[in-house]
Amino acid sequence: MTKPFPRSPQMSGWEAPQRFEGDLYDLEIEGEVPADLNGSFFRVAPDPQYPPRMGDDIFINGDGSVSAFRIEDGHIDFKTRYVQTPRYLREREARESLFGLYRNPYTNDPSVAGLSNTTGNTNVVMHNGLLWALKEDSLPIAMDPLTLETIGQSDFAGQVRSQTFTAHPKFDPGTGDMYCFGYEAGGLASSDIAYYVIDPSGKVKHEAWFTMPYPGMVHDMAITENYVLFPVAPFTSDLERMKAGGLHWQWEPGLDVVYGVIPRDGGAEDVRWFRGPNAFVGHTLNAFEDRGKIYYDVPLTNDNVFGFFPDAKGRSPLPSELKSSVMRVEIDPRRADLRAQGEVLVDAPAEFPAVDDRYLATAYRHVFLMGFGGAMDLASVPAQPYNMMFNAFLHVDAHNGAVRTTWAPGAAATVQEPVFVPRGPGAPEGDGYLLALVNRLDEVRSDLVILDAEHIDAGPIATARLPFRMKNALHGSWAAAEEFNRPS
Ligand code: V55
Ligand code: FE
Repeated sequence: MTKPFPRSPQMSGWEAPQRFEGDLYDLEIEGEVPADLNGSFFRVAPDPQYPPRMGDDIFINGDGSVSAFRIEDGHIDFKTRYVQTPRYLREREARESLFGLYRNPYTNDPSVAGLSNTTGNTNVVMHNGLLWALKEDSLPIAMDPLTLETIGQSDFAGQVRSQTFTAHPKFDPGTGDMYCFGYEAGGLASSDIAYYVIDPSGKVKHEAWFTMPYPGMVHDMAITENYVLFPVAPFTSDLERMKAGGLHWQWEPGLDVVYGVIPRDGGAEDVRWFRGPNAFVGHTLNAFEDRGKIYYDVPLTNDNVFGFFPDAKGRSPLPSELKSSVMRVEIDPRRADLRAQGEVLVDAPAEFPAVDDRYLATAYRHVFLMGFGGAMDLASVPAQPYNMMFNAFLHVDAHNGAVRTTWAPGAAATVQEPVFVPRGPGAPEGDGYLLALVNRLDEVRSDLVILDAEHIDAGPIATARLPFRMKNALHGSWAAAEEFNRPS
């Protein structure tokens, strides 16, 4: 018998598990869905299938629940399915949780020894005609982009020997090559990074293995014209701690952030580690080169945003002690002292960026972020876990950091990660649409909004009204319909 979930903040209110799969044909739409939009908006949210084995759990350990909004000819059809990971299938069979703490297999039920820990809960991206559900602790899981049926976990026909795979690969806009990596690639709590370039047909074109200065967390990455960058956040993993039933991560206030830089086609001997002050590293906006220097745009926070992974003393900052801004980190590959230098790009907390992916790795101009704006009726907004209080979208000019326009959906609403969709193949950078979910907290219901990216302050061109709430996602992406038809 399935017991009730705990009424903890991460398991109740807006974040109460939904455990739901289904289809909704022809969403109700206010306004006009642009006729030129043809593709799918994919996103994945953690949504635990069974009550946690350890009594309570953290947001980022929930089973991946993937949703697709298929947009064509002005209508939108909705579909949501779990990623059928080995873990999901085994727990479903047992009708209970068998996996314990986040990325600590020593806290799992002995009956699942050796089974992949992955939930596929962090991102969904198209590559080689398939939709890939990603979680940085394991290899990716392939899904059918139209039916959302799970196909299975893949090592790319034996080409990828890393045990892990990032949730934030980057796609070269010219070639479509996927730049990706795994960390803890050689085993749990190891310092190994395995870096890969995989072409659009799934062939590995390049591979390099190297070692981080400490066994840190590498959640995202960046590419520039000539380089790949790996930002290492100051958490450490430790096998002995895990064996003793402890947490995978410990925050390390005494460690620098290190930025690993490798030429795109480089080997282990080419990697260099640049150091910057201790900080929590957020999600890559973009990166580019100018006159030989690398510029990496990323939100940095003065202290540990993941309070559920405290430091050695058990300390975590209060949310009110966190100060976050979007930084431009400058790395000069010729610098002998290997220092990275940061300057403030946007002096405000903002996260979950969306850029025009056709301008990845270039001196881009347009970026859209979740941030704060307008009034917020806190009485109607229940406490939310990590970074889920953002209530507005910001359109930022990356040339100077200026906030060009903002849109806040209302005093009792928060927002989820947006995606940018170009108006068409020839459209200039930033000319297109911003798609995102809005949480109508007072109505316990979500909207999918479509904004004109150049005029987000004008409000949605179209709003698809969902008759239910959609738990906060981590990440997602847009895929044009042509991508579904590519033979794989
Ligand atoms: C992050 C998120 C994760 C994870 C490790 O945002 C790091 C950072 C959503 O899962 O497993
Ligand atoms: Fe992420």
